[in-house]
Amino acid sequence: MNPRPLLSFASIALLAALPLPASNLLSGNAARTGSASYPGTTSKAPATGRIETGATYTYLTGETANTGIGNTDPDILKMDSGSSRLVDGYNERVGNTAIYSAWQGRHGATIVFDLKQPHNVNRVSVSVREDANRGAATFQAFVSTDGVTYAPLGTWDGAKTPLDATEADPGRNTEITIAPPAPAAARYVKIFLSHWDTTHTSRHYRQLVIGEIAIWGDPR
Ligand SMILES: [Ca+2]
Repeated sequence: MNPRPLLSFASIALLAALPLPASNLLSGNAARTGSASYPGTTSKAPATGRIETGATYTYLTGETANTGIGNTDPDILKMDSGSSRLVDGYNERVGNTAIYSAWQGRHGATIVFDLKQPHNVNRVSVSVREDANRGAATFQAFVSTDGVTYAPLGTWDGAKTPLDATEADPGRNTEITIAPPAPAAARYVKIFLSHWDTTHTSRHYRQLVIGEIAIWGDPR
């Protein structure tokens, strides 16, 4: 007798097709007209709501390459000294709206968003350049209500979504998303991205290029 599979192919396909939960933009990205302005939109249309949290973000530093969470590449710090390019509303490289790590710098980036009040966070999405030399090896997110103690929100599974082809720089960036099974209470969201990770040898790149970060959720 054949063992009964835990999930049929049909149910696996159904799970894969489930839409991301509708929610509100919490990260204060600048409003842009047109489609797909923010990574992680559920419909590629600007119909999703937004909550004006007054969110800000900062980078964590520790200038040693390959030491994991807590580092940010010095070139990224120079490019985004005003902490604005990750929320300027442009996913893509439109003028100078993305941030670039050093070539083979391997520090990655650790970014902490402060949503000013606790919210129920259900999705964190990032747009990254994806080509032969550029990409993301690791993407992890953590949540905290006090900015001191963090709990894991999730780890990106490697799935990428091409951005809308109508954007100014079509096909150059892709979206990567962490969507936990249940919303998590968070005032602070810590995000770690790296283009080099020894546990993901199939994803080794020379440079990390981040276009935009968007955090989604609901009032708490
Ligand atoms: Ca941007």
